[in-house]
Amino acid sequence: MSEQIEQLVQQMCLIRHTETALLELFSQGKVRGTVHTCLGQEACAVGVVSALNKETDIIYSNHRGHGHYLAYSQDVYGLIAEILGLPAGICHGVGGSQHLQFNNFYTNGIQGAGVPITVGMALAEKLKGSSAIAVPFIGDGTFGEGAIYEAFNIAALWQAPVMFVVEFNHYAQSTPSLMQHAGDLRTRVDTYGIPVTVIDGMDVCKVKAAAAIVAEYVRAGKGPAMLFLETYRLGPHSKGDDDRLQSEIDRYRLRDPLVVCRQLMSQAVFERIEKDAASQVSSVIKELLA
Ligand SMILES: Cc1ncc(C[n+]2csc(CCOP(=O)(O)OP(=O)(O)O)c2C)c(N)n1
Ligand SMILES: [Mg+2]
Repeated sequence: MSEQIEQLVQQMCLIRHTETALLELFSQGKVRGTVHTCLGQEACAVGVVSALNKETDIIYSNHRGHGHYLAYSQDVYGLIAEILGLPAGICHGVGGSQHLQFNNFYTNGIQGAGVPITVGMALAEKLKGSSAIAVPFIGDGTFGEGAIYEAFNIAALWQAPVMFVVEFNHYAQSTPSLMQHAGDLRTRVDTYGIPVTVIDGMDVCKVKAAAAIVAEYVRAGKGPAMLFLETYRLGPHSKGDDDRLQSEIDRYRLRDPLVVCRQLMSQAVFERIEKDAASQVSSVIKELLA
């Protein structure tokens, strides 16, 4: 059990150090295009992906997909090379931060665009008689995109094996969710008969446990379901575009997923994991920039 927790923490630290390094590379002018980091949302990525079957399940991420990709592949080298626009990147440097593809993993930078595609992929798996499920990651701001409601409808009507994962980080860029959406996003899919599980997205163990239960429900052919993760972005939306109150960010720092999980192990073990992740990321960057 503790070995499993260490693995989850190791993956979260790898994501944290990669994202921090990418912001630094961006400020040095070395990044092609833009980056959206998932600082603060590492437990969502690691908790969900670790509960899936990576051989067969389909993961469809969005503009904020580095953490999802690293949780899937642990491929720091391929990701950073991709974002630097290098041929060694997972898409030979032509996809960049927002358009990653590797095995059953996809991302799409257009808000909401991946959700109907994922439903189609899930239906294809169902027709093939496979036991795979498809998992789109959706931001709260993306509930303003009409295409996702068509996807919810068809998924429910045709009982597609989809686990919709919502990362409710309270903002779309600089617009608070409360200023963008009427009503409660947690009950949006009630009308389609899609069951929703709401979980603290800052606690990797809780996310993994809930994702495993919801994935099992979907895999059993009971139709689509939604995992709704309450989280917070501790970094800027993209680079410097952050006008949130510092007091609000500081409040959520107490719930930083790395702060939450370090209570599960000794300080020495946590520090070793952190140090290893930092040195892995810095040696990848050194090699890529050499
Ligand atoms: C169709 C479309 N409109 C606008 C954008 C620009 N854009 C990128 S991310 C973003 C906000 C997304 O908010 P949310 O869905 O909550 O995801 P988060 O950034 O919080 O992870 C916007 C407006 C886009 N990528 N696609
Ligand atoms: Mg958001």
